[in-house]
Amino acid sequence: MDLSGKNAMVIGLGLSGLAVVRFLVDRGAHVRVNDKRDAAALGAFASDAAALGAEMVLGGHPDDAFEGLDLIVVSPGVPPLPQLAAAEARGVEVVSEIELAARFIEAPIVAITGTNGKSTVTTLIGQMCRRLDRPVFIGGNLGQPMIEAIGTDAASERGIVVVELSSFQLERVSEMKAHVAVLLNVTPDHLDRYPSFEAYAKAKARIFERQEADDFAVLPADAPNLRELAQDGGKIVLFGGINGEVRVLDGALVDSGGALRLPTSELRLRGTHNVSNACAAALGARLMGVHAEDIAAVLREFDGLPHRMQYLRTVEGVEYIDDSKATNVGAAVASIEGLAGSDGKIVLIAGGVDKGGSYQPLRDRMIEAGRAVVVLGEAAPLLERAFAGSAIELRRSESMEDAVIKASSLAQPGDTVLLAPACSSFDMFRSYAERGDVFQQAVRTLGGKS
Ligand code: UMA
Ligand code: ADP
Repeated sequence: MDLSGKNAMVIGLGLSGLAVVRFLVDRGAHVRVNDKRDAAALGAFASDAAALGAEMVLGGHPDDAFEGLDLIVVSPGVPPLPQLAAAEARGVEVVSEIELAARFIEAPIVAITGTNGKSTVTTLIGQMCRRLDRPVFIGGNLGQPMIEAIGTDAASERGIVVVELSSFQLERVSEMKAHVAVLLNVTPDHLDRYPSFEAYAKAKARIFERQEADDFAVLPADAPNLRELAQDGGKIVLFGGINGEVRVLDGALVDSGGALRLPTSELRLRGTHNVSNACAAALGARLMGVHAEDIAAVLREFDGLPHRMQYLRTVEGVEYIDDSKATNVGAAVASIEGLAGSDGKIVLIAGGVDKGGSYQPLRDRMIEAGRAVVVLGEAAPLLERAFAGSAIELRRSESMEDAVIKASSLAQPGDTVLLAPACSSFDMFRSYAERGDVFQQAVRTLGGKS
């Protein structure tokens, strides 16, 4: 794809957009940037893009910004604006950053999607692949934009590109081919963006679209309904369940070839959902040629990413756990289930921006395992309604600091205070990470004996 002299526009000037601007300028394209926010709100993103020589159209998406273009690159957080459909109808190519990046990457791509567990599995597979004598890029939705792999050794034929892909990023892929495509699970999420659960699942299924017979579609053995999403993909290989290629047998992670045998007690990750993630990662890495002993070594060492079931401290017999990344109901339910078996009860801190699904599964799990719920953010009234009539005690907070104080006063020795919001963070915080940081700071300043 020759970008030299092309008129290209990048919509959405965040992490992904700015990386695309750099790439396009580097390739000799004339670049326009369009963002709904103004220069003051965009801060360094705006000044960096301007310094690269991009033409700036900020503070909205006016129709004339979409004129005179050969290519539009859409950032993942930008919804399907009508101006994009109109430009496409005029013959302008509209792609995601992922699609653009894939066109310039020679290395095999290992792509991971699913509602929950993507970042964990992407990191695990990436670290396992690093044990091969090959350069490896680890990024995508996880943090570093995929387009930044280009120009590094990892993007050459010798390398491997391991990327987490969100449904947003997959919406506009057409030619990207994943040698190994992993779909971990699909439960309701982002129903504020998609018209239906089916539309959301269909976006995820695009990960398989360009696969050929010598590629692999990795799926959970215990969710046969997901297989139809991969029917046009590569060879289907299953993880977990009773017949997965990598699964749990007699308390150990084993693979069908008999090379891998790792007692689950040796995994440092907490929670049953992470055992499933470990199976998926081990299978993905095996398909890339990683040896069983290297897979086991990574699983023994890896103790999780920040803000995912992260144990913080114990104060007066109460454990504090930061699972700020539980941004949907399925993830919050998995957190609660992951703590099952401990003697005490759970005091849950939940709330944020509602994503349009049902909180019923959360209510059901909390009735089994919970003591109280402290709600905050825009979704607070919805959560209060969802828990109404149950024996679970409910409190509302206006800040995370207050939520931690309320939760600590409700918890009894042996209990766990769990931040698993079941919502996104953008009403009160910049990201799930900032929300988790504020929670951690509040937990640090709690009095009492640790
Ligand atoms: N914007 C518009 N018009 C709109 C909406 C947004 O102009 O209608 C602008 C905003 O004003 C902002 C810019 O778009 O300036 C932000 O772009 P973005 O939301 O695409 O965010 P980036 O900073 O580019 O980060 C994106 C991913 N964000 C989203 O998908 C929302 C990051 O995933 C990813 O790490 C990064 O690219 C690098 O690939 C974050 C995320 O929340 C972690 N992902 C969702 C999730 O995991 O659930 C999908
Ligand atoms: P993602 O990148 O898909 O958001 P993460 O690995 O960051 O996934 O995990 C986010 C949260 O999702 C975790 O904090 C945990 O609550 C939950 N989670 C992780 N793996 C799974 C899984 N396999 N099934 C259900 N929930 C999970």
